[in-house]
Amino acid sequence: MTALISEDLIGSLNAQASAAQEDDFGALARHLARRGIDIETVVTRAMAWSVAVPTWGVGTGGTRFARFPGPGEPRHIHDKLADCGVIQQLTRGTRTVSPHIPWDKVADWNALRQEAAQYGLGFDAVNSNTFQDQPDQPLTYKFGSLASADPATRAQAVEHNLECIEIGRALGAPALTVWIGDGTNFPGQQSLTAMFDRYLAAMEAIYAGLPDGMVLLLEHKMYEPAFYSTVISDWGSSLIAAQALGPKAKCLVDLGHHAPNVNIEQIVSRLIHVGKLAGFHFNDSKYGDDDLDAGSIDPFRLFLVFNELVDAEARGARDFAPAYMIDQSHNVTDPIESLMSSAMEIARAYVQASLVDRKALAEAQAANDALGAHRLLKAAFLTDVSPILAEARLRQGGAQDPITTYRASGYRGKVAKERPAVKGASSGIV
Ligand SMILES: [Mn+2]
Repeated sequence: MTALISEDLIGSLNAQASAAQEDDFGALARHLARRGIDIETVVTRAMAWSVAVPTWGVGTGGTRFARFPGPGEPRHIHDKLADCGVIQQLTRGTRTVSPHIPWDKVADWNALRQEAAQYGLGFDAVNSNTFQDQPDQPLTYKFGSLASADPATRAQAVEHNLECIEIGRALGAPALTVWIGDGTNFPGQQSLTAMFDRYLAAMEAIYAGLPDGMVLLLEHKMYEPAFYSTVISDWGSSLIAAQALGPKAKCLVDLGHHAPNVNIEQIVSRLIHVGKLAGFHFNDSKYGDDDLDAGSIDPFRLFLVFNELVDAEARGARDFAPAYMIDQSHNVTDPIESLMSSAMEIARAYVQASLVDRKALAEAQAANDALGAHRLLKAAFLTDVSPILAEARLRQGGAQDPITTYRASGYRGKVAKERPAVKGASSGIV
């Protein structure tokens, strides 16, 4: 295994923090024991948790107004894998990466798989890209891709997705994620019905190319880049399409792709009910698809989403094995720091949701004790599980404090010398 951050540095910083960690962990163990929870069971769950890092997330993002590049940005997939390797080495909770095609294209996918394995990384869902034109592309996606009015453009978009399936097969990826920017900006610009029909027909051709064991994840998004109508705008359209396509087609929920104030945890519950929830893109938002760091704006909502996910796991909901991924854009932070922070906040919400007393909750609900039921959720949410998260990292060789360790390592300064600044690196809000 290639060590990107000095193991000696990690060891010495962990040693400096060990007395405080033992003290805090012991106190939390006693607190949880009083609530009838064995802390070791929770640590085991925390150690098994993993969320995928998007390869585009390690580059500096931007808005449609500007992009301000940072030092030492990854130049290609090889640099991106190294940055993802740092995140995994320190947090031990990001064992896979989610690549974007063609941004991450290489000649030898098998070699790339081995390169990732050197950092302890595997591959999660492959993302196709028909929302922008590539330099050598014959037909433009200006007016849409899979739902375009032009049959040749649709065929080109289908062909790209079939290629992504082959790449996914070579990388051992479990899924293909399809998000399209197709839609309209003017009422009457296109037939809302015909666009959906064309999308479905194109997706059928992609679905037919799926090997056994690979899932097709449909990502919906309410608006942007099309602002009047988007073909797969909401979970209803996504579910209709997934049901029309067949059992290998499922829905992906991106936390930023909903109308303001929508009850996302209820959408999660509904999709679990029909066995169609198979993917997740974590981020946070204040207004729309802001792609802010997970848990930075509304950690309680993140917890409530995990409350549904952990509940589904606990009751053995059918066809429930979602691919958990981060999808963020980092405009003012070091992307490695933001991704580590988000990975830890997502793990925190998962662990907090694991502390919900589900038997007591069911009893409170049966008795119509509204405040009693709510207090049970709050008791889990308000428990500071930081010592459990740190313990899970430490027992797997990670850092007690990943961000402090990363800053002490000087990694960014080192790669800034090796990586000259590049213009137009592929990243952004997707
Ligand atoms: Mn997304």
